[in-house]
This record gives sequence, structure tokens and C-alpha cells, in this order.
Amino acid sequence: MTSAPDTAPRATTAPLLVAAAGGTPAHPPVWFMRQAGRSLPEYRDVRRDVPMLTACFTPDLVCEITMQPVRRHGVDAAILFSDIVVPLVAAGIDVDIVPGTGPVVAAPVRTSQAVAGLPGLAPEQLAPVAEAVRLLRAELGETPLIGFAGAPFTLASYLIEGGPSRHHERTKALMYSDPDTWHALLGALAGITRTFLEVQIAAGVSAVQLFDSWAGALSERDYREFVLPHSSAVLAAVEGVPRIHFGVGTGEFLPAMREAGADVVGVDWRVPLDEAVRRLTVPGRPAPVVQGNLDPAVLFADFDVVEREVRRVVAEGRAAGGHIVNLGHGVLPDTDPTLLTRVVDLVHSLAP
Ligand code: 1CP
Repeated sequence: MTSAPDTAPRATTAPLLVAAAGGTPAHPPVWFMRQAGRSLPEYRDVRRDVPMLTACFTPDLVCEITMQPVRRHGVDAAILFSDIVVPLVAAGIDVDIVPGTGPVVAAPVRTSQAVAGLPGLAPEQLAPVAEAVRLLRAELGETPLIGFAGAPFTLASYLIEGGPSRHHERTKALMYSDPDTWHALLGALAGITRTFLEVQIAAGVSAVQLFDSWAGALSERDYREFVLPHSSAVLAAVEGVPRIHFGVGTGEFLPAMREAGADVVGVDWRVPLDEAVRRLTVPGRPAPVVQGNLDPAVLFADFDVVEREVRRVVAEGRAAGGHIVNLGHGVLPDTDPTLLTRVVDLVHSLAP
């Protein structure tokens, strides 16, 4: 079990942490998935001659890139600049991040032998990530820093497919045909993911988000049988900081995502937040806390549309025990970053 270090801020009024705990903050907190990176010219400047993974293992660069959207937009949280494949790389698995494609795995993992050969991950192998978190804690002051990891299913999809996949067909084939190998793989990935999060928590992150970006490719029944036990094992190991659990297209099984051990459930744009809250409500349990869910594509419409949609999302979020305003998935690369700043200002002007 990992608990927050003594250096972490204790009684906090940071709106994101108040909302995550089910309280009413001074104003609705807002941050954006993928707020660092792609949409920012200052990011493209810093990254010009530096490969993605080199950047992720260089603490000064991680610190600078993480701070860029905080300085520019005044968002209510920073998210550590890293990638879901960073712990795999740290463990010694041959994965690269190819510009314009994403993660590419040199030797896809598709057999029980390949699973048995996967390395483990020791905290020391993530020393540059821990150092980056410590630098950021000093820079950020009261602004929370969100750490993150990819959930076992989403990581498994990259390892099995060998790269980004639309239909996850090899992943599902292994899951259905060889459940023992499947569970061994997800168990190994849960261990790696847990270490990645524990290192970030020990170094001072204020919250964590588990990205199961591609879990929405599954039915609820398959999610519960093949994925939930492993994501639960990861989230059960997180102590002392709020846990956000997010997937794309997971509206059909939001309660299962909550059951996995989430304090906050991330919702994509397909399910209105008041409906998400209805699905997540369990009699006798505190009202659910949700995060989301402005469609990232709305930022390509006229600003009066953006404003209407932001107001709608904030209004629908009032049905929740707490609401963290975000997009329903990451910032799209061609988004005009000045619009993100306007969204932050608008959200901050609204009543929680
Ligand atoms: O050359 C480049 O600039 C690489 C582009 C890039 C960036 C900026 C990648 C490759 N990853 C990242 C950073 C990153 N990845 C962050 C930064 C922090 C922030 O949000 O500001 C985060 C949180 C991630 C997490 C991540 N990586 C996820 C989960 C979130 C999501 O969007 O669903 C996933 C699925 C990945 C895999 C990945 N890494 C990179 C790409 C292009 C992809 C997606 C590939 C695909 O479509 O399958």
C-alpha cells in the first residue's frame, strides 16, 4: 500500500480536490485530458529535436511541458507529462512512440511464453519520473498534480496488437481463446501499472487517473470477467489520493468502472452527465463524482456553440456529488489553444 508523503498538501481548498471528495468548491474545477502537448506551439518548440520518450525520461523537460498549460490556461490541475507506455519502456520492453502513429511494440506479446518472459518493474527504474514529480510539486504550489497510468486492458491492447488498433481483434482473440494467458498478462501489467502509480504517489502527485481508453470496445460482461479484477487490483493499491477512472465509450458499464475502485468516474461525451449520474447512483452510497464531458470536437465550432455546450455540461454535472469539468477525451491536435483558455475562464465564472 502506498500513502501520500508528508510533503503533500493536507487540508486543501484546491477546487479539483474538493470536488473529487464530493464537496462544493469555490468554482467548478476544470482541466483537459492531453492539455500538455500537441495543441501548444510552446510544446512543439520544446519537443522539436527531442523524441517523445526521451522527453518523458528527462525531468526538466517533463516539468516544463507539464507547466505550459497551467501557465497558459490557468487550469485547476496539471497532469504529469508522460505516456501510458513509459512504465513498459522503463521495465525494458521494446516500445517506441512513433510520431503520427503512437506506441509501436517491436515484439508483440501473443503467447503464454511471451507473457512468461515479460520483465517486472522496480521503482528505481522510474527514478526520472519521480524526480520530475518532485520538481513539479515545488513549481506548482497549491495547484494539484495529477499522476496517471494506462489500465491493464489498454496496455494489453498495445502489447498484443503491436500498436494502435481500431478493432482490438487480436486482443479479443487472445482473451476469448486463452483466458489463462490473458489473465497472466493482465496480472503482470497490473503489477507494472501499480508500481508506476506508487512511484508517482510517493513523489507527491495529488490525484491519479487510470486511463482505460479502449475498454469501451468490450461488453459489460466481458469487462467484468476479463478486465475489472485487474483494474481493481491496481486501484486498490492506491492510497491517500483520489482515483479517477476513465474510458472512452464505457457508458454502458459506468457502474462497473466505479466498482473497480474509482472515487471519480470519467465520462465521455456520449452520455449526458445527469444520465451518467443516474446510472452510477447506488442507494445507500454517497452520490457519485464525475469528470467530463465536453465533446473535444465542439472546440471546432463557433464560440457561441462552445459556450452553450460548456454551460450545459456544467448544469448537467450539478446532478453529481461533485463534478470536475473536462473534455470527454483528449484535446485534438488541431484545437486552437486560445479557445481552451476561454473555456477555463467561462467555467470559472459559473456557479459550481
Ligand atoms: O510526438 C508526440 O508529440 C507524441 C504524441 C504524444 C503525446 C504528447 C503521445 C503518443 N503521448 C503523449 C502524451 C500523453 N499521453 C499524455 C500527456 C499528458 C496530458 O494529457 O497533457 C497522456 C495523459 C497520455 C496518455 C495516453 N497515451 C493514452 C491515454 C489517454 C487517451 O488519450 O486515451 C493513450 C491511449 C496513449 C497512447 C498514445 N501515445 C501517443 C499516442 C499518439 C497515443 C494514442 C495512439 C492510438 O490512437 O492508439
